Amino acid sequence: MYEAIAALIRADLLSAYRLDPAFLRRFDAHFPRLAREFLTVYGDRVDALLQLRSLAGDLVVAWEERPDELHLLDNEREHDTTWYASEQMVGAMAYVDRWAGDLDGVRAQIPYLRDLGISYLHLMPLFAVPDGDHDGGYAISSYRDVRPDLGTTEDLAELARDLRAAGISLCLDLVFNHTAHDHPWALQAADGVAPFDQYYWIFPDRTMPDAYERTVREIFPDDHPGSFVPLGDGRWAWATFHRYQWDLRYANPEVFRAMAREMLSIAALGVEVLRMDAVAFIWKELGTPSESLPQVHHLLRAFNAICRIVAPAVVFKSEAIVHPDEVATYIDTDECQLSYNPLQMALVWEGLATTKPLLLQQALTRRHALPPGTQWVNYVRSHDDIGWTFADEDAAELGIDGHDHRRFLNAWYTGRHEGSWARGVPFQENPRTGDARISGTTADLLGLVQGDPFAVDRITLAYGIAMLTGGIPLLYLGDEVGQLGDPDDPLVARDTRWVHRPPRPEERYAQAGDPSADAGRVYAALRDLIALRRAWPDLAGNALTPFDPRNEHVLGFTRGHLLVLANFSPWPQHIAAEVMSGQPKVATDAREGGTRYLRDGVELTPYELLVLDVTGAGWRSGSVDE
Ligand code: OTU
Repeated sequence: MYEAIAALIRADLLSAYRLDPAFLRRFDAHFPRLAREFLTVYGDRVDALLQLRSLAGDLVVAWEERPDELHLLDNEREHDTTWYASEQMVGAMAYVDRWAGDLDGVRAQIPYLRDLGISYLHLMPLFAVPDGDHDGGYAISSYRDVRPDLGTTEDLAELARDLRAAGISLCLDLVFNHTAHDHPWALQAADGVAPFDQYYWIFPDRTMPDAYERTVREIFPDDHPGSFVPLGDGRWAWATFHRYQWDLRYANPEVFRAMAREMLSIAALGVEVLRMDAVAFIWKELGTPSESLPQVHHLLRAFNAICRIVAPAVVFKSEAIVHPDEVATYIDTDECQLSYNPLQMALVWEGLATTKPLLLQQALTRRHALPPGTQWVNYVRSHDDIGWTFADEDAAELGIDGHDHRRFLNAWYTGRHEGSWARGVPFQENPRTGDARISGTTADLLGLVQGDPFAVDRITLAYGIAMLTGGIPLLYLGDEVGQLGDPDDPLVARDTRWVHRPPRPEERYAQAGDPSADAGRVYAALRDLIALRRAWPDLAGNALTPFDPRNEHVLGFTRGHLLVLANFSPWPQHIAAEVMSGQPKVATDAREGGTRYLRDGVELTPYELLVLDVTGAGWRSGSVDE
């Protein structure tokens, strides 16, 4: 049926436009799928086919507007569909204003990024925002205009080009669950102007908000209770996050089409990865939690099919910081090719707090594998809070009570627990439920701020795990010089995540080459890890085999020729000889060089991250046949 619908629409398009053969080829390959996803969601509306036909027309227009150089990149990427799985991929992320001032400032940092080995750069949202609060750019007033203090849309396109020329893929957010309350769509919706009056969830009184709130979770309770905000005249608008971020009403297919046009205009700037912000929330349904409903997946797949037709160079990264079962539902080459790995992120912190990476070892064993063609983005921290998104069922198998353990972790990382080296700050602490998440830079949370002797080793270990487990490792820029947080930033009072978003630490960058400074020690360690990641084809892709070190303080896994053993404790650890009996007697230390004798087992120093080339000596110099 969808083939037939696609054929009808194709004939109609051919009568209206002169179409490029490459467009037609991609249309034929992907439009039936787009039709299926779109009609699964909107099929019972009388105007469903008309909407689909209009969408097809939008695609032709977007194709024509897409620059030639990007059409060329599209052709390349069509033949290299897993470019993002290469061991050469190493990501970094930053706020343009805070890390580099403006877009020109980012351009000036390209040599630095190249030298560090970065090949993917996520710039935090940089489009126009309201005056005053804007959630670090996540409240967007126009998807077509760059924030004036950062530069122009042309500057952005030029920066994307320069990055690409330097081998760095640009990632930007698609903030598509909500717009700012002063986006022209929102202003007109509030004024009741058609068609925008159907673009948001605005209700005349509390009846429907009360009904929805019976089953919907509170996300930002510090900002406002529940999910709705008053408009001042008795009406209420759905705002999952801050009061100035209004949720779009995807129940209306025109909203989907409008956002698809914004997506393709962002893609046309030369963006190669779109970070799909707050994916879980885009579909609401009375009587449900309105998170990760089936329609969310259909719509993401529809957006994905649109990119396959118009901009196949673009892939999606899912931002679902939720239960691991739910995270997994977004990961598919037809949906999001990439996904943050919030479970691994949380469990590295968990392992460091407990000194026992047992939950992490379990996660690598049962939750790491992904469908072919998809990859994790492995990170130590992002611009957001750190939340404890492990599965209670998994924890229970290890005798851990999820609820109590989260309380322990929050106490540990806010420095309230005895013996803690962490100096984090709670985020969205909800006294009603006892929930909280954690803010603070990596250096704050791992002890650098108060001069703990193991802080650098912990930072190295945490980033080492991200670099070694697969997918795309992601560096939070500033972390490579051990940047400390700024609890005095005035924005912190309203949102503690600003603690870990301070301005560029010039003095620490100046010390990056100084091995006697903290900054220099962290920098040298992280730089070496990035070089290691890029030197070993074994680290491409996602395939990983867990290795049981039979020591509860040590994490173990292999990636191709490499065996990784990571001591999560501040004490020396021993790996028994019988555990190593399947390994060669001698192995090369891939980080430090030199050899390690494995016959009597392995000694690990506190927090040691040991990476062994277990093919014996010299595989990389070609002495062992592959
Ligand atoms: C995202 O995060 C962004 O990463 C945040 O910076 C934004 O504030 C927010 O959306 C609104 O645009 O709740 O604490 O997966 O964890 O989507 C961060 C669900 C958030 C949420 C996530 C959201």
